[in-house]
Amino acid sequence: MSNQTRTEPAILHETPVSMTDQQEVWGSDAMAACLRALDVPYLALNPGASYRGLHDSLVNYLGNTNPQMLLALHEESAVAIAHGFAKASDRMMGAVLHSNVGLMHGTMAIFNAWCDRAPVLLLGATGPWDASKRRPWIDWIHTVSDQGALIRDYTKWDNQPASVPSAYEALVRAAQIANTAPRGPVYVNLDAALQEAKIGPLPPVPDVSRHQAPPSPAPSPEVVRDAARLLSGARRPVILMGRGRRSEQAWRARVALAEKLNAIVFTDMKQAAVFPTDHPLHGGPPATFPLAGTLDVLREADVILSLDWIDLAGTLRGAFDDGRATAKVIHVSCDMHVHRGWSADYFGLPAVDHHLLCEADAAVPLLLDAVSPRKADGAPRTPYQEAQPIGAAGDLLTLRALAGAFNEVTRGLPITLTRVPLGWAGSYRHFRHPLDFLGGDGGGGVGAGPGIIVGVSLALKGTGRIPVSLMGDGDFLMSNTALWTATHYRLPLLIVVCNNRAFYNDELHQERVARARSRPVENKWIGQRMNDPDIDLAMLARPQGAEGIGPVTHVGDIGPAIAKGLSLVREGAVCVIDARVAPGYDAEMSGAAQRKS
Ligand SMILES: Cc1ncc(C[n+]2csc(CCOP(=O)(O)OP(=O)(O)O)c2C)c(N)n1
Ligand SMILES: [Mg+2]
Repeated sequence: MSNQTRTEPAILHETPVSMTDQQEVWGSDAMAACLRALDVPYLALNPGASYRGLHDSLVNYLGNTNPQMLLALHEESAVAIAHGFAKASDRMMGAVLHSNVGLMHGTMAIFNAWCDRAPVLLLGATGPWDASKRRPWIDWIHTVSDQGALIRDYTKWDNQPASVPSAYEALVRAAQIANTAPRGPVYVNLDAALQEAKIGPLPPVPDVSRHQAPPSPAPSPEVVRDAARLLSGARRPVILMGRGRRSEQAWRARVALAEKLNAIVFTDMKQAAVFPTDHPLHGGPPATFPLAGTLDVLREADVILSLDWIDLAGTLRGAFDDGRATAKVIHVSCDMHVHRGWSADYFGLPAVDHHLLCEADAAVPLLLDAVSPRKADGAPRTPYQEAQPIGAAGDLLTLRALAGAFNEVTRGLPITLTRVPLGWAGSYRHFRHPLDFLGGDGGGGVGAGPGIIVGVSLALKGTGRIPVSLMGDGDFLMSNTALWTATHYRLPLLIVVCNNRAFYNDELHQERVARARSRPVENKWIGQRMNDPDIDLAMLARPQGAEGIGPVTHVGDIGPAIAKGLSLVREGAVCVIDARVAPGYDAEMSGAAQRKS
């Protein structure tokens, strides 16, 4: 099997000895050939006998290229790697999960990708569905009826094909559905017996060019015209910029629309960067929960344009008692096409006046053409000031001091921030490029951070951008073995663990409950702190082949530590800095602690 598709950047390649000429073809050879035709670049996986047939085909039939395997130490990491790859590149790769148990391990990461609308091709397997072909014991415990049911509520489509032609069709359809807006994970469960069946000559692989995902649907001209008329005549238009793609072209179109309308723009820390935060039209720091200043501006607005803003109803409820904006509301989103009855990630029901049923980036150029320029009212806004270096060298480290040092050390460098910790205030840093920040995990599943940055590094390989994650210690500790995949495949990255030695977000919840019940707030730390012993996080990095720096406890040491980490990463290393920050969140912060209750 040859005919490689595009050339992916060089990562470590585990090259199999080449196969002697072999005439026999197996079911999984056909499946592998189809994955190549679909241009799936990588498959992150943890092995399992349920897909040993496919594993053999990937190695021996395809030579472990297009797709190339990436071994992960946990299925949750395998899926998070694919999720991170999609976040940084808007491209789909795959993850392979062993029958039932591997899939069970992968579930939280699948949920995160689902909520983040990230396309991921999940391949699974089942012990032979034909019971007479099952090996004793093991094939029975690794065979379940309707395996897809385990994840059906948070995947767009799943299938268990019963023949090679139907496996072709399932894989091609899965890729098409995953990449059709709103995008998301899909699952194809490959029967072990079908993988291991000898099938004679390879059936012709489908011509995937005839099964591409359709372009994002466009809104009707009438609704674009009505929305444009409203925006052009607005006195105080506001744009809430939510989900958007990574392309620079889409970024420029959003900026051009905001400038033509002279509209105030807000962005969201849950989402990747979509607009320059230091632009005079950016209305205030991005946040996870809208800040008071944002809600004030919304109350003053006469037209609100939501570009696939996450939980528009929740934001409007923050600004208006009954959740009904006094402004006219234009909502651009096709998210309602993936809403199901299981998880409530459809959020509240917003009251809107015009709904453009398409992806935000499909509507922006149409609106840009259709609106008339609007004069600026008032003086341009001064961008918020990002965190500056603070504190004396001997002071204990805080998150704000870390942010200040990070900004100083990274000035002018093409950093892609893949994650920030829960206590991060949106004002800590500016984002000026679509790859400056990649948003949250989607589903709020702690433990996503390490896998996501590995996938981001994979996507950014060869671009010159430096992937950096500032993550909580809880997040890091849950899945730090994702680091090994990075060191093994030569995927440079920097993780600065903002180590408050606690699941601190939940201390704040215990504090709130204690206050509401007049109980001792002093007890909030119990069942939350990860000290006694403190865990040496730099040490957890080293045995995995990564550089470990720290613990860093003082303000004066964090800048040099980050500078050293960055220079190691630029030489190709994976580096973890254990930054011991004091527990406590800033008043203006973007994390969960800002919830009203
Ligand atoms: C899988 C999972 N388990 C538990 C939680 C609940 N939870 C939300 S935030 C949080 C604390 C995370 O700790 P860390 O990453 O250290 O951040 P910190 O709160 O200390 O800033 C926890 C446990 C979750 N969201 N996901
Ligand atoms: Mg913590």
